[in-house]
Parts: sequence; C-alpha cells; structure tokens
Amino acid sequence: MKLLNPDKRYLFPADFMADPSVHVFNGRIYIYPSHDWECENVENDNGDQYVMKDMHVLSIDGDPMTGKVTDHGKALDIADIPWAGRQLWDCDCAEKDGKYYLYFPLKDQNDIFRIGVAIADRPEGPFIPQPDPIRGSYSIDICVLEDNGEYYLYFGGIWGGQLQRYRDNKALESPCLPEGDEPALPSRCVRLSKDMLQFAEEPRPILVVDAEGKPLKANDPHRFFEASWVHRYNGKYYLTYSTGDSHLLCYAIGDNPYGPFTYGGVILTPVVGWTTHHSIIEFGGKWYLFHHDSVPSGGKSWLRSLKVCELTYDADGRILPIDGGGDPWEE
Ligand code: FUB
Repeated sequence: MKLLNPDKRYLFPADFMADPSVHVFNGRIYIYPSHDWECENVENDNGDQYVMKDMHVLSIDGDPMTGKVTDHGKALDIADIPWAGRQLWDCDCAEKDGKYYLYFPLKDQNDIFRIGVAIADRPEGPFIPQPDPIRGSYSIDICVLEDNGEYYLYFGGIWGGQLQRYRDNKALESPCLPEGDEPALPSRCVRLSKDMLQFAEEPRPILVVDAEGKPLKANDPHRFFEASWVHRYNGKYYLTYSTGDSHLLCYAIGDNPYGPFTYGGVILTPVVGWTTHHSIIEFGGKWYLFHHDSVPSGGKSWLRSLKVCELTYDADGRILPIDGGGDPWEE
C-alpha cells in the first residue's frame, strides 16, 4: 500500500488532549477533544487508564495547518454533572437554532457508560449539563451528523466502551463479543428528537459490508472497534472509524446516514500509542484529518496529543491512505 506523508501539525503542545471532534461553526474551526490526565492505574483493556475529568474547547484562527489555536478553557467538568461516576470520554457538538449541544459519554455511578447532553449559547461553552443521561443510551464515542434538518448521533465502542454488553439495545446478562468468522459488532446510529435531548427512535446497527454486501467479520483487522465519524463527500456518506486492536483508521461509503456502508480502505496506518481516533472536515476548499498520537508523551497511550494534516481523495472518491508514523502496516 502506497502511503502519503503530508505535513502534520501538533495543534496544542501545552496539554495532552485526544479524540478530536471538529466542526466549523460561524466560519471558525472548533475542536471538542478529550482532556487526558496522568494516572496511576495499570493500563488494561477496560481503558481504566483514561481518567478524563473535564473538557476544554479549542478553536483555530483560519487555516488549521498554521492558524493560532485558542484554548477557551474548561467547558464541562464532571463535578457539575449530577449522575457522574468517572471517565468523560470522546464527545461531539452540534448546533441547532443558535444553541450548541455537547454529547458526551461518561460512566454513571454504577460504572456503566451513558450519553449525556450539555447545552451552551456559544460553541466554546460553557456547557450546562442536563440532570440525567439520554434515556436508553449506552457505550461511547459520539459523532453527530446534521443531514436535511435531522440530527443523527453515532456511537459505540467495544472492550472498554461496553458495546458488547448490549444486543437490540437491551443490556445482556453477560457480555457477548463475536469471534472469528462471526459478523463484527456494529456501531450504532440514532436520530435525535427535535429538542436534541433524547433519542427519537431505537438506535440502529450500522453495517460495514464487503464488496459482496457481507458484513465484515470479527477477525477482520479492518472491522469497526470504536470512534465513528460520518461526513459527506460528493453526495455520498463516509463512515470512518478506528479498528482498535489493529490500530487503523478505515473508511466505508454509503448512500444515506444509516448505511449500509461498503468498506473502502485504510485512511491512517498505526500511530505511536495504542488508540487512534479522528474527525474529518472541509475548510477553505481543502479536507483535513484531525487525530492524535502519543509521540510527545514518549508513547504513553493515555497521554495523547492533537494533530492535523490534509486529507486527499482520488478522482473516484477513494481516500488516499496516510502514514501514521507508528508500526508499519502492510495490506
Ligand atoms: O479517550 C478514551 C478512548 O480512547 C476513546 O473513547 C476511544 O476512542 C479511544 O481514543
């Protein structure tokens, strides 16, 4: 696989932040990242080392590769969330009718991930949390897509993200993670209610299928693990996601927000650090990939740094893969 190596920029060397969800609001780029913390926990598959307690909003003056980055300070603190337990993970923000809605996954006091909503009058917050999580919500890693006046929330992540604890939106007695040739566990998509505060329907599974329409299997290194993001390009819907334990960012293409999405390829090969996560936006006629790696922390997977580089499509709408700078990857 031929890899691109575009210029890359660390966006905020002053602090460790990760999982960038990025949007253009009022002509300006806003970044909604996780705020990583040093921690004493042993690193494990449950993600106990990711102990985020608050989040900041960043924004950029113009060009993401060169513009000044502003830290707008703390926009949400788990101390202000009535139902909070621990671990404020990857969030996303949507604008509707001049209000900004921040969706965040957080463990409740029973150590179960739920999704909360917090509201602000400005894209940088501060965000005021609702008293309770969204009814029927579970798991992690939020992306919100506005499409034809409707808002769709994508979520889900396996292992520490707890998606394997649910089937048909009901909690299971025991977790069930598919193996081998079984179809991989899909992420979820749900349309939001008009007031943006609840699900308007039951969450639906989002299938990533191969060229023959068959769901990718659990043992496929390109299968979904966590970190869904959806953007539109040339009338198509691109689902991008992390493959977790195979450390790739991949993409799949569909015709509508619910998919199915046909697997397209790798976007980013492994970075330094266990996790990989991202978002994609268009700004000033160019496309950008925002992501993170653990180079500045010397490889500590729980202390990550925000990065950006340009993203390129070929004439057929394929995304050209970028070298993440971590372990080499051969297709
Ligand atoms: O930041 C905590 C978790 O690590 C995120 O929810 C995952 O996507 C991974 O980046």
